Amino acid sequence: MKKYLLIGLMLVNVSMPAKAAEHTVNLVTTGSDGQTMVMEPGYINIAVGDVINFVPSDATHNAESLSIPTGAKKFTTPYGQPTKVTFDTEGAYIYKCVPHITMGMIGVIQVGNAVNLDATKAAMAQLKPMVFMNKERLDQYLSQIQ
Ligand SMILES: [Cu+2]
Repeated sequence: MKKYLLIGLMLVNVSMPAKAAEHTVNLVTTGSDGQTMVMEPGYINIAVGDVINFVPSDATHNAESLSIPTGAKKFTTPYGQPTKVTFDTEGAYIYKCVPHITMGMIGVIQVGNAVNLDATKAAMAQLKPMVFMNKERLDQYLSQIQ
């Protein structure tokens, strides 16, 4: 009898979802490798349900969604305040720092599978003419999507 109970408990345990992880993305004026106006990391791959803590280096930076998967929630974090956002919808997200988008201050978040890869590529292509500095980041981050 005890044996069956134990097996039952083990099955329940296996079917439980893994605990959501928390990641940090720093929104910084000067990056660790000397880059300016940069998200660190610029590309991040997380699991569905994970949390990202966006941490601005000062009051001039924030994070605002720009291209998101269908059904996902838009987000805008306040300037200068570390803010946690939960990503419950699978797909690729592009986000920007509102004042520094022309300086290439954008980032890509991959949540689970990049089910909206084509739409993400199209959104990035539309973004290109608006960016005057650090333009190479756009393709760099896109190419990291798996
Ligand atoms: Cu910024």
